[in-house]
Amino acid sequence: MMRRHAMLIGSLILAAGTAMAEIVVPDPEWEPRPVDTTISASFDDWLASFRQRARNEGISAETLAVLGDIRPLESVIERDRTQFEFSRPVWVYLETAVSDARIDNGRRALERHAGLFDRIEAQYGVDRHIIAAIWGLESAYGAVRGDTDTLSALATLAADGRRGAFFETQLIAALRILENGDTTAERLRGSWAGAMGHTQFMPTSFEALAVDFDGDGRRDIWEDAPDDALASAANFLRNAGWKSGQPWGFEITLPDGFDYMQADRRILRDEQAWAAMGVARADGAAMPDHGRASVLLPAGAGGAAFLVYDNFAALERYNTADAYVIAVGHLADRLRGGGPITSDWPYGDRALTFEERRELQRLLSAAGFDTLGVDGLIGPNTVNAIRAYQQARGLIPDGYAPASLLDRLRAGE
Ligand SMILES: [Ca+2]
Repeated sequence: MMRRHAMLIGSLILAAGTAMAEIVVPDPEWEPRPVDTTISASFDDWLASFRQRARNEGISAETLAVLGDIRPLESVIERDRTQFEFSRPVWVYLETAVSDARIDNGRRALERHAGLFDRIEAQYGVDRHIIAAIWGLESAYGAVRGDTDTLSALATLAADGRRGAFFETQLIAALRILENGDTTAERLRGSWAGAMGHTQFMPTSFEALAVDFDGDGRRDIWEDAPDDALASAANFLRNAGWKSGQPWGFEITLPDGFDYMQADRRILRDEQAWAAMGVARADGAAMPDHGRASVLLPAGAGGAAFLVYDNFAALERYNTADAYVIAVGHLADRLRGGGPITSDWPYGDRALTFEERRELQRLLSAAGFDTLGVDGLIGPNTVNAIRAYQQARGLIPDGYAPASLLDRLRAGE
C-alpha cells in the first residue's frame, strides 16, 4: 500500500518482497538537501512533460501551480539508491522497534486517547493495540511524522526513473488530495519516499482508504490530532481482511525432530493439527481455536518460531517485511501486557547485503539449485533453492540464508 503503506515505517512497502528484515526506519537526524544542477536539468525536462500528463489526468491549472514550488531533493535519491544495500537481522530490528521506550510511550498514548480507541474499535473491529503499534512504528505515536515536502520527494523519485511510474502515480494522487481540499501544499509533508502523517500513508492509499473520523469534512492525517489517521489505519486493515478477535500470531516451540519443510507460509493447518505434531505455545498456554495458521521462522531454525494467522497477511498489506509485521504484532502484545519473545536468536549470524544476496543466488544456481533469477531479493524461488541445497548437504532445511550459508557456498561446499 502504501509503500509502506505507507511506508509505514518510513519505508514500508519499499521493503516489499524481502524475506529478511529489510526495514528502513525514519532517521530523525536526516534532512533533505536540494540537488546539484546536473540532476536539476533532467528534472526540469521531466517536470515539463509531467505537467501535461497531470492536466490529462484532470488536475486543474490552479492546483498545478503548486508545482512551481517543488525542487528535486538529492538526499531522496541517495536514500532510494542505498535503502536495500544493508539489512539488519530481525532481532536487531525488533530491539529498536519494540524497545522499552516505545512500549511505555504506547501505553501512555493508549491511555491518553482511550475514548478515540474505543470508537475506532467499535466502528472497524480492529484491536486498539494493533493500531497503536502501527502508530508507534510509523511515527513514534505521531512524534516523527516526517517533514519532507511530499510533492518534492515524489517528484524527485518520479523523475529519477528507477520506479518512476509508481511515484508519478503517487504524485498525481497527491495533487488530487490538494484538489479535494483535504490539506494544503504547505502541510503535505512526510517521509523521504512520500509516506505521510501519523500512520505514513502513501497518497494512493490515502485516496482509497483514509477517513474523516472527526467529522470536520476533511480527511486530515497530517494534523496533530490523530483521529483521522488512526481510524484510516483501522479502515486500511479492515479492508485488508482483518479478522476481529483473531491474533496476528504467537510465539511457539517446535519439537525435536520437527520437519522444517513444514515451516512454510503456504502450509496451513488448524492449531490442533499443529499441536498433534508437537508444536506448543511458548507461553505454555493451551492452543486457542482461531482457525488455520502456518509456522514462520523469521531467522531460521536457530531463532524464534511463530504460528501466524490470516491477520498476519492483513498486516503484510501495510508492509510485507516479516520483521515489520512481527514487530507490529509483538509491540501490540506488549502494549496489552504480554511478555517478551522468549527464544534466543542466532546472534552470531549477520544479514546479507544486497550484493551478497545476488552472489548467493548466483552460487546456488551454479551449484544446481536454481533461484530462477538474480535480483538480490530472497523470495519463494530463492527460499526453495536454499532449502534444496540445505537438504542435499544434510543441513536443516529452514530456507534461511545468513552469511554463514554464503561462506559455505563460496567454499564450494
Ligand atoms: Ca477530519
